[in-house]
Amino acid sequence: MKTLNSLNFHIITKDFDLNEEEKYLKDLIDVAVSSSVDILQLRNKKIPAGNLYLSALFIKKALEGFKKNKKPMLIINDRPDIAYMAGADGVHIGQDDFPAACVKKLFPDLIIGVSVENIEQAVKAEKDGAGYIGIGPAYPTASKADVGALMTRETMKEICDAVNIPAIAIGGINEFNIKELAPLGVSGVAVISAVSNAKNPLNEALKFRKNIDKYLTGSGINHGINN
Ligand code: TZP
Ligand code: MG
Repeated sequence: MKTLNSLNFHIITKDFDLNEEEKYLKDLIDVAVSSSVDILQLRNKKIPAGNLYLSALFIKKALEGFKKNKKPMLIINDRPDIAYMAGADGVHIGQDDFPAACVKKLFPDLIIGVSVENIEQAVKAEKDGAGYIGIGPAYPTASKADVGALMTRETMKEICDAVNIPAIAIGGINEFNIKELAPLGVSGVAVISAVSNAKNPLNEALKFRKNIDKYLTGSGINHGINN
């Protein structure tokens, strides 16, 4: 049985255009299933809520064909209402989104991920019912328009030490820098461009899976990807 602690490989969608939506999402789902991705997060800052909802339904339907322990959980960025309406597993919110405590109250069954920038926010997120926190940016990234300053290694470690829920590092993560995050207590990583912009996204995701299993704590699962 997977616990939240073992959900350590998150793939997040890029800001796809609606005219490439079906192919992009279908290919990414195939990559996610084939590389044992734990969480697929639907995030698209460029499309209206109605389209985000349809994308969520599309992913839900596409995942129906796979066995329960073979497919990633689905998390929706920003929108607990869409997560609930689409039957997703959870929602990922930032500090400017609806407060985690309200989301927990209205949608107690959704897994809630919260992006945090400091210890106070991390402790509050845990108290308010978050199942995991996102910390970063760990490295420079071009994938987020309003990205803040790089989070220092000290802050990352302090945050990891301060909470009992998994801390997922985000921002500029690639197959090589995963191992630098391990000593900080990071449980997992979330990635957009390294997979979505790769020449061969499946090969890239398999390298991630292998290095996450090798270097990060909380895995407890060896996915048997050795090449
Ligand atoms: N939040 C902090 S950095 C980031 C988000 C959504 C972007 C991560 O994308 P990439 O391409 O993996 O750096
Ligand atoms: Mg947000």
